[in-house]
Amino acid sequence: MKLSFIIFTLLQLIQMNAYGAIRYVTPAGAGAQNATSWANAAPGGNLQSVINGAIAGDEIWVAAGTYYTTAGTNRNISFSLRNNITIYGSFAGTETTLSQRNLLSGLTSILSGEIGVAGNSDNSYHTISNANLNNTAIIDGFIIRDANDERTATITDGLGGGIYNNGSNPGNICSPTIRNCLIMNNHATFGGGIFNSGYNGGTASPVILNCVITNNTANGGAGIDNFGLLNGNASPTITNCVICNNHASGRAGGMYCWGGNSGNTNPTVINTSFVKNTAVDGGGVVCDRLNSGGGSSGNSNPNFRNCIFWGNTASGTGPQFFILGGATFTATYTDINLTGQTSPHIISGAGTGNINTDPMFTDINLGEGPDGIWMTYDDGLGIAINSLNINAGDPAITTPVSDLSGYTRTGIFDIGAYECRRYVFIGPGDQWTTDAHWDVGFVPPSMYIGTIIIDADCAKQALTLDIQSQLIINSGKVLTVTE
Ligand SMILES: [Ca+2]
Ligand SMILES: [Ca+2]
Ligand SMILES: [Ca+2]
Repeated sequence: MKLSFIIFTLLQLIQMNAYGAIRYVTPAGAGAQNATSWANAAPGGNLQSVINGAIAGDEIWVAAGTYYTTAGTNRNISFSLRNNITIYGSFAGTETTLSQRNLLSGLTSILSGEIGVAGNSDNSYHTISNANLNNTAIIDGFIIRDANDERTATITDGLGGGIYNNGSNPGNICSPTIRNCLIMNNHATFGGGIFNSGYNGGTASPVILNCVITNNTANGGAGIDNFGLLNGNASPTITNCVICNNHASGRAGGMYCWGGNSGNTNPTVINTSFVKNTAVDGGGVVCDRLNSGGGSSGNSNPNFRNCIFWGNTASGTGPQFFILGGATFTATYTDINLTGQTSPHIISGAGTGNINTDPMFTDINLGEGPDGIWMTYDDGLGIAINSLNINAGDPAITTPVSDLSGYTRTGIFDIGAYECRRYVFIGPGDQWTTDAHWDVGFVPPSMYIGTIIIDADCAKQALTLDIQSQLIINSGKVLTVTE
């Protein structure tokens, strides 16, 4: 009995080890700097070595602050993920459980390629460079920015500023999970934000969930470039994302999908908003199955459900999307502006549930919202209470239950990355009788019944009034909030 008990205990210990340890990193490090606790956190300069030293099942917890690819000037140095390791960012540095991490106030951990002299001319080619990964390699809770791979494009160079997922060549796979990340201010010749290379028989089909991809630039595929050319596969799954204000000097401001030479790029895209991306052709998306040597083959058939295409522009052809070589663009339950979309740049299939009407963003020109922080309650690409996107999504889509800003979706999902917030937000100086203060930016109805949230700057700080049927303010009455 005793021996079996010991064996059982040993098995338990082995099993506990299999569940993994947590390794802690802060910008300056602390104590013994051995990553065993916040009090003994490893310094930021050791972040990649902590990742490299982790064993399967480990988690890396990273506190708020900026982490650079290198303290030197070698542009080839990048961060990289590993299978069975989850790297969590945006901790305050005191948490003892993952659930204590607060993402509702925005992301606070930055992975930056800003090295050398100020400005991007000498920055890291990639902030993150990945190879040989499956979706157990997870990054969650980071701002990923400032890379610049301006080199002339080859099959290895000039690809992927923020994140380069290199799954090229036969048998290779690079399909990590990228979750709760803001990928911004990156540049590459192709794929400024993210480049997924399944070139030549490889696979690069990452899971991209709850991410904002914005202000990236490239010649082609400024936000995301999916490269399945030559028998490869580059078909990411993209859910609850915003892809906005990315700018291509050639084609595809938002996302390029190239599946020629018998390659495949068939992304599945759900509840994602493509807004104000620009290009010569295909402001939002390009679907391309042209071979590199002439003719066409393979598949480029992205599928969009519960998505928004609004405010994307092309100086040439196809403001929302552009089709080459017999590729297809399939969209259902999607709000898409079809003005200027001429054959062959048209939606394939029945287009069930599609609408073509202003989404009523709270502020299309300020995606991050008045607080200047992405993925929070006031984001400008949230939708107003009079938007026709409300409850207009595909009834078959019921997960994930939270939207991009962590707000719980209700009923049938709303179209786009954000569920309409059914409450009124009041800041200093706001009055009930003016329209502008309504967080949803609409003309108040004659009577409002619902939740009122008062801004923390107001005298009654952070007071939340849940007034369901308890307080009714009739039109014409004035409630003034003063600092
Ligand atoms: Ca620099
Ligand atoms: Ca915000
Ligand atoms: Ca809904």
